[in-house]
Amino acid sequence: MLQTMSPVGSLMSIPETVDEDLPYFTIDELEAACDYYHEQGYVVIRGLLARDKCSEVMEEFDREARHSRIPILRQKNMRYERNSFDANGLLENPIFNIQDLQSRHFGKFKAAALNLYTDPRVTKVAAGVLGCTPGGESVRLVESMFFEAPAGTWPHQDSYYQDSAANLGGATAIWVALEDIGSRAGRFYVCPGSHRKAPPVLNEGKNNFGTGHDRYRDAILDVARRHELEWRAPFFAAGDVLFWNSLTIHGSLHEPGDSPQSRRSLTGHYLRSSDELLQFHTRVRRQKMTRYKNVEIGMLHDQSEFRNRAARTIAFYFPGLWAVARSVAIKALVASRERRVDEESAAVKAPR
Ligand SMILES: O=C(O)CCC(=O)C(=O)O
Ligand SMILES: [Fe+2]
Repeated sequence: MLQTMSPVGSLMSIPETVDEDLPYFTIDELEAACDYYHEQGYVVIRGLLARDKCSEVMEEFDREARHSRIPILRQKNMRYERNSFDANGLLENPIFNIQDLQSRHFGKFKAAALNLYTDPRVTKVAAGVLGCTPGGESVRLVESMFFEAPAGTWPHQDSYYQDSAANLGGATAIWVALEDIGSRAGRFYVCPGSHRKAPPVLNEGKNNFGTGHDRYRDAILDVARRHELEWRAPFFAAGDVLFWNSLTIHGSLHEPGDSPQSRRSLTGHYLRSSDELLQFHTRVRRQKMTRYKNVEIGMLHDQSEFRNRAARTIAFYFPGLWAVARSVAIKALVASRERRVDEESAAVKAPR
């Protein structure tokens, strides 16, 4: 076990081998895995995906994307950027929404990733944890990411950014290890049970995304301290998949920057097919829909469309302007929601 510090400064043990970790589950134990997920807010399914299918994603990334100079939307800042690499040559600006990449340039990388996102074993577990009726309703991919270098993602609940409009905690996400993940590769972690123990930190008031994103980060740390949450960073071999609830606090460890270990991985976020996507606890966001191997895929900025590439060009060459426009739009969204809430509570309080 490697000993390290959690985001709140408590001691945390990182399993370095599968034997040092909890036993978790295989797909043959789906019912027990779903029970564990409901209790703990996450579950690991060992060997869910074939190693060679995971390797294909890495190989196609190397072939089509590593040396490309095409600007791509990034998870860290929602900006269009060219690839950037750290001192160890690892991609340090993770890709946001692989399904939006232009097929002409990134078709094979995209297909290799979508093969994993739509793998029947993945969608079966996703449907299981989301409570879809067996053989009935299915799931829809709404967001995806590709990581290579340690990311040091701050602890958060995905719900703050997106969730199911049907109920908070009604979305699930997957962390797919494309390779064996070392203990110093910026391990993904979760706070077990946080989806039940900790109240959702809402995207409103002083913590709203438009003006209070830093306060939101502090609020999550505060919740974790108050509820004395545990920080757990499971061991991952290639093909292992972790599922977590949209209210579960999670993130990834920050490495000092000299760690040569990569953490090549995918994340994907799913809803029940009939649910709508709730963004920023504020609005229902409609997505352009496509299907891949009969699984629904939601897109946001499909780069195969000319108008989205035109928007990308503006965003790339005028990043300041783009960031301001985005922040103004989000602030307006939050303000309109707060106005609506005020009006509704005034209507409730008004004498009849
Ligand atoms: O792996 C990471 O660093 C964070 C991923 C994450 O938070 C997500 O996909 O929601
Ligand atoms: Fe997340």
